[in-house]
Amino acid sequence: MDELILHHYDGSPFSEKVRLILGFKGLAWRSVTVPRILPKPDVVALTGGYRRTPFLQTGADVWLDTALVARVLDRRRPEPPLYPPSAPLSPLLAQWADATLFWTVVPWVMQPAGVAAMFAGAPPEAAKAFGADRAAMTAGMKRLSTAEASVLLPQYLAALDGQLADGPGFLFGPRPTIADFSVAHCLWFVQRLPPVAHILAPHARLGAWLERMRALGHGQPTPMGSDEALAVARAAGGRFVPCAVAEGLGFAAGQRVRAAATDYGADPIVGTLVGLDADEAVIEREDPQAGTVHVHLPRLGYQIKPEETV
Ligand SMILES: N[C@@H](CCC(=O)N[C@@H](CS)C(=O)NCC(=O)O)C(=O)O
Repeated sequence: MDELILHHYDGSPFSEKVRLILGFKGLAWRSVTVPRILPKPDVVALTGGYRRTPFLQTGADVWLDTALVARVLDRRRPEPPLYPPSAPLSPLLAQWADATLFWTVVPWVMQPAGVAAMFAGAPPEAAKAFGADRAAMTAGMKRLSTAEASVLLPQYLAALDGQLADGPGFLFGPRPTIADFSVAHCLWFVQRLPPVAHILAPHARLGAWLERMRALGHGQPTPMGSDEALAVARAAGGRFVPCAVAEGLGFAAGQRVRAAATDYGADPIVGTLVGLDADEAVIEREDPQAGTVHVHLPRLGYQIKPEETV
């Protein structure tokens, strides 16, 4: 079975979501550190344009977005399950956390004291370059102010704390589900920066739960260079995880398509459609460095169009 290669960086909350899932599942993985800001030539060689963090690689298959990466890891090691039938709403809470809680936490964390803590010890240009990169990535997106976040976040934290009232378990019972990982990465982002972490203090159950989540660890990572990851893709030589384009979904196998995220970081991926169902699309593309790769993306949060449509 191909090794799991996670492309990520230490301070990335969505990467922490996947690292904790790898810990929960007790999986071994290869760890490729990607740049925090553009340019990201080795990332784009694999993804075809997608610049967000993290993404997963197995051989010449590249899996975008943590919603899809989580499903791939759950298929790789089904026990313990991320989507137990006993918690049918947990994927919906996960969606809320990834889309709404995260974008409430960001303005809270990125207030001046948070930025100062995040870039402590780095040259002043680092914070400036980061700000400019993220402003370009989210251009056109309506973002909350710090003042708005400071009103909403305590309400969200109180609701999550209340959900834990039954005892020292997780959001939907005695074991973590996908919802716990999506909420945990947002609160981890707050907790690691002391000048903004005080907002968590009134919520003792939530604090204890976050410690239980952190205790899951990160599995067994081994470092890998991005050049080695590109070589793994090339060496796969056209061997891919099987996929097919289902009928009745408006697209045909072999059709040229363009796909992009609908929220932010919407750099398009262009190639040939080789897989499509209700959950996932697969685009085949050629790259001089990576060879032929299959880029997998979730349907949720992404739009696929014929290539000629702009
Ligand atoms: N929906 C995406 C969101 C990923 C995301 O926004 N990641 C942040 C880092 S935590 C990002 O991509 N920032 C810009 C970058 O790393 O280039 C997912 O679940 O993977």
